[in-house]
Amino acid sequence: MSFFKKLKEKFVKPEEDDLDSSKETSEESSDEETKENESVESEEVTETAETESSLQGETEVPDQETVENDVEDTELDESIAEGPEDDAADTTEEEESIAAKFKKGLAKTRNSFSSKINDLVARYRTVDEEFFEELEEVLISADVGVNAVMEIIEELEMEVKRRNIKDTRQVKEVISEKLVEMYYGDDQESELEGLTVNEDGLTIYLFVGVNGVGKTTTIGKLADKLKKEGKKVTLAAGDTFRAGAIEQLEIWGERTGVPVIKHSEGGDPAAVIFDGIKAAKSRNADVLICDTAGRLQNKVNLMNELSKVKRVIEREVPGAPHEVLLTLDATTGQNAMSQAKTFAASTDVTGIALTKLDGTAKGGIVLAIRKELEIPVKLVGLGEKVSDLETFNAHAFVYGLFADMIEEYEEESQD
Ligand SMILES: Nc1nc2c(ncn2[C@@H]2O[C@H](COP(=O)(O)OP(=O)(O)OP(=O)(O)O)[C@@H](O)[C@H]2O)c(=O)[nH]1
Ligand SMILES: [Mg+2]
Repeated sequence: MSFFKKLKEKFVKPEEDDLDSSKETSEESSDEETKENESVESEEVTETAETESSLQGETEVPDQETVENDVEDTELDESIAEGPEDDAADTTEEEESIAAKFKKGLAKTRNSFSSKINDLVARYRTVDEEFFEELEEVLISADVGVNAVMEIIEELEMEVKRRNIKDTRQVKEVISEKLVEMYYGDDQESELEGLTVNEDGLTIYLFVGVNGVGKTTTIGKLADKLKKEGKKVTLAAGDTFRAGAIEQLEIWGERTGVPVIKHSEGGDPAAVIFDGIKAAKSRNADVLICDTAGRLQNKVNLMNELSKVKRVIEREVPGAPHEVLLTLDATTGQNAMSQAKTFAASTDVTGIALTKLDGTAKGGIVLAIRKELEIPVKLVGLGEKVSDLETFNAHAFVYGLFADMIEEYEEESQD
């Protein structure tokens, strides 16, 4: 079966030929989500467990507050469980809305990328060496990364020969297929996708990354997502360095109805995380998400601090942290790549949270990250709304890049 057709079957309802109508549906539903959030927000009061303690063991989580939190959460969870959506939502609908989000979030990249590819295909009737040279430039201009581009071009050349493709129009589809294949490489799709979950207790996610990349925002979005999945979430305000950082996380806590464990500004981040773990355990939380600072006096300090935080987590919960998510801003291109190298050298990064894909025409960076750093992209930020965070999936990503062409392909094949 044609690859475009496969993607269409996977992400678009068969009766819906017009992709724009699916976009409208998704926008309507996200408006509804926003309204829902607002109403939840006004009903909830988030308790913030504020403790001033150290790592020496005298730390006490205020039991009373924790109990109060539990009561509120139970009520809240029940109200969510009674909500109109049943958990076993229709997979097609779910995937369709994910596809719509990827389509919307990747609009800038797609517009630039597909117009260049269409232009190329229009100028070259036959697939020759010059065609590949220009294609190479198009891919590099989308930040795919030199090594990844070389590999794709080589694969494409072989595939074109193997299938005896002469017409440049057919190459579009082969490109999309190769991008997905290249992303997964020898790994299984299921191995790379989604966040690791601790089945035997508290799951801990640690967010790291330089300042301004979107750590706190992504934590807020993730807390909301996990909560909607029925998980009990706690946040730990590990950025004690930047003025206003704790308050920013607290706002997310209030917005999503999730408790935030904090100390005061200038405190020891490892102590905050320690308290966060204690509080999360005592309220029987499923997930603890830890925020950290993006900047300190210098890089060495920051890395030492992160190592200390990680050691505390490892000591308190065996097997944790279950993900160390390096947050990267997609709009910073090669800068993001060098940040990744720095962090990967001192922390065991398990995945990338790639933010602001909606703000760049260079979304090809996903492939550069995967190819050059060999770290999977686990989460993608596709916009500023709380619902604009998705688990990364290479098929949905490629669908987002080629959505217009997939539409066109159907029209051509119907002729
Ligand atoms: N358009 C868009 N903006 C985003 C996305 N993710 C984060 N942002 C914006 O990026 C800005 C910085 O986000 P923060 O979450 O404060 O970044 P941070 O990494 O916590 O920064 P520090 O706390 O200074 O280390 C905010 O204005 C966010 O709204 C995204 O996916 N798309
Ligand atoms: Mg922050």
